[in-house]
Amino acid sequence: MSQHSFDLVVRRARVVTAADIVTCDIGIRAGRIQALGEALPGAAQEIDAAGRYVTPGGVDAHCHLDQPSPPPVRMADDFDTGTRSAACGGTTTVIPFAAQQKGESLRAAVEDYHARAKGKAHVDYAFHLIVSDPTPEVLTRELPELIGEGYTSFKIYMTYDDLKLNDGQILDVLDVARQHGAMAMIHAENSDCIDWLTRRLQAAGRTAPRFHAHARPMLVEREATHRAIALSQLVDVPILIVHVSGKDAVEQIRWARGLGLQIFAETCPQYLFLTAEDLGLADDGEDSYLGAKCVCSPPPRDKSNQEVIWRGLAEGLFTVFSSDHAPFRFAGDDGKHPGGKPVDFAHIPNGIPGLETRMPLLWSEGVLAGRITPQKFVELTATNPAKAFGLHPRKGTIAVGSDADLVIWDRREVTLTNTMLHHAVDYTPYEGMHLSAWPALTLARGRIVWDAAGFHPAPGQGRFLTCGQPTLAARPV
Ligand code: DUC
Ligand code: ZN
Ligand code: ZN
Repeated sequence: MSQHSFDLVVRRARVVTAADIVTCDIGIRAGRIQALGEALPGAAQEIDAAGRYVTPGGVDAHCHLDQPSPPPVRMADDFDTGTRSAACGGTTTVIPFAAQQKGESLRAAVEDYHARAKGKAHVDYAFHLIVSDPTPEVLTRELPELIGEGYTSFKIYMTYDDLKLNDGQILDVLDVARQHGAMAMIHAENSDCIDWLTRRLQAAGRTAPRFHAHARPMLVEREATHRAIALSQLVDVPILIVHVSGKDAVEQIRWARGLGLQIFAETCPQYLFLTAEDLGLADDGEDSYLGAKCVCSPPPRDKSNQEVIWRGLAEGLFTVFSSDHAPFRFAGDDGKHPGGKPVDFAHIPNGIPGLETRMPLLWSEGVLAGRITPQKFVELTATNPAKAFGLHPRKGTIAVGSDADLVIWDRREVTLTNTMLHHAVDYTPYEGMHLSAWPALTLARGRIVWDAAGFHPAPGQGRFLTCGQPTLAARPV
């Protein structure tokens, strides 16, 4: 028996939760928070956090790791490099996607994904499902069974040929979510409109990366968002609309909320810090393939839309702030240059890296710049994602009994460069940005995974988490 009450005490922390900021000590034992109080007794290890904010470790509820892609394309990050990068950026729980291929069982997708994660993760992880083939077997047996086993959320795509569902299929899947208390995440873009615009752009020879944004204007997101809301209303089930990019979709969500519908919304750093110009033009005015680095869907919009997204974060329109980390290398032949050469915008793998930068970007430019409160930051990056996916209060807060997942923040000037990041991607879309903060230390279940000495690897220490029922939506108790 140890002579100490705690394994570790974090002293004089300015503890931020979604509700409060209080200064106290945090006593940790066996990976969990055992006490919050003043002048807690001594511990084997002590960290002085005087004057520094301490937030819950981030829960990144939308990131793609080692998700199979059609060859030659391959994601750069697996559960090792992805969770390493997460830890160094203050994220201690990730929820990537076990993606069903059409013709494959959901169970097979889950088993394959466990094999990909096994022994690699440095922080805890859960799985969402991606339902791309809702056969009667999937709807009546597999999905209900998997929900019961702790896979309580799934993503539905309204676009991408290999993933998209039609409206009838979406209704079927939402009905399962309603019956079994699961959370459906919806990627809302109108597939036919995108295809039609893409064909016209290609026919006109407009194939550079920047035309990705022309093929996916805000109205295709607006229409699909409206339709997703209608489908959710018809089934009477809450949904989470993911990666909302700008004003048009925001208006639809505001309207739905005004009707009293339980429509939740997620946004991501790319809609605050990038614009369609980043897909774009080189200094000499020529189309540049460098824009492929920022090709993601929906595409980034413009400055005025960035302001709409900031306002939505501050006002509570958005429930969750995720990275949508989808890691593809720029160089080589398996990422943004599939087969080793520049390709037409429609064939550029969609997605950008962001697991490590999500928390520092929002803390620096949101909290320290006075756009959102520290409590709102915690709500968006940790508490709400944990609630939305049935992980709260084990994850997403600082409370007695919760896992000791913490971030201590440093206020310091940082120029963001890819060399300081820990993912396996060869670029960051935020290269050269000036930030005023970075995590000084990350604790994952009481273990230091990131501090001034750098990253402390713990492959296999990250545990798989089964998820309970989402607790965001009101229901009778
Ligand atoms: N869009 C998605 O829907 N998923 C991965 C990345 C992206 O850009
Ligand atoms: Zn998506
Ligand atoms: Zn995604």
